Amino acid sequence: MGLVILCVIWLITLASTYFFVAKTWWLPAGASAATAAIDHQFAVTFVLMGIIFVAAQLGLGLFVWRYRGEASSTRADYSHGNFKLEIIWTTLTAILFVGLNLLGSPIWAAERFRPAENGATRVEVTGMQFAWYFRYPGPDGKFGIARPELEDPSAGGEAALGLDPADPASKDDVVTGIMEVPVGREVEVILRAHDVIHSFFVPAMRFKQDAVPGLAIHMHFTPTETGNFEIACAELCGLGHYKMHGMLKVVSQDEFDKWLAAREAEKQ
Ligand SMILES: [Cu+2]
Repeated sequence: MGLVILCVIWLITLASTYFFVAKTWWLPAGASAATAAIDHQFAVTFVLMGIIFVAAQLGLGLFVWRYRGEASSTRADYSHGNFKLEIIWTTLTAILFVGLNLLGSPIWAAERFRPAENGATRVEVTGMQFAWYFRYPGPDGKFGIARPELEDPSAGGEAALGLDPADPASKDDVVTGIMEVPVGREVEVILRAHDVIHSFFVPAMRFKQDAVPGLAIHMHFTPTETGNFEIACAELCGLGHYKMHGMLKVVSQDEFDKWLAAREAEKQ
């Protein structure tokens, strides 16, 4: 019986490890400037944790077999454990976790704590049950005032965001259902949520951040390739969560300018 359990444990361990090594279900190809650093950090974490996982599971299987019950076995007795070993593995685990955190924190902080570059494309991203809305400040570079009492999610677009038509700065604001940005330029995202917490996730940009009601969270990323990339909500936000996806279109600067001008024209 001990041998059977050993085989089952080893089989599960090796089979699940295979899918990670073979990258059966993996991240989509990265298309932002932060991809290399984030993927490297991801790989370092995975390899270190993978080695520990495999070693621990192989050891578990071995011990199950080695100390299996037999007619001739002596009775099990209570053990207080090994204080020295416990100190060693707790210290090693702490070093590993703190080390990985220190290694990853500059990458994490770079998207958040450094303000966006001058000339970044500014897009206000608002999550609400169950859609994403994207607002561009227009030629004046200013986002108009949005008032909670004017919000009407069922109306969609500007009305959903509660844009105040009396505010001159809101006159040229453009609200869209897809996010379009120029390639090779930093995108400043101003993240908001109306109702519950959502999470703005663009896997190809290696970009993920919660949108929290009452907060305007500033972050940035730089798309390096043109194309259409999926946006998902990565926070279970209600019954319609599954359909809360959107599209990020990364296009040339020229194409972007034309697209935005066309949206402006539609508004007038
Ligand atoms: Cu959501």
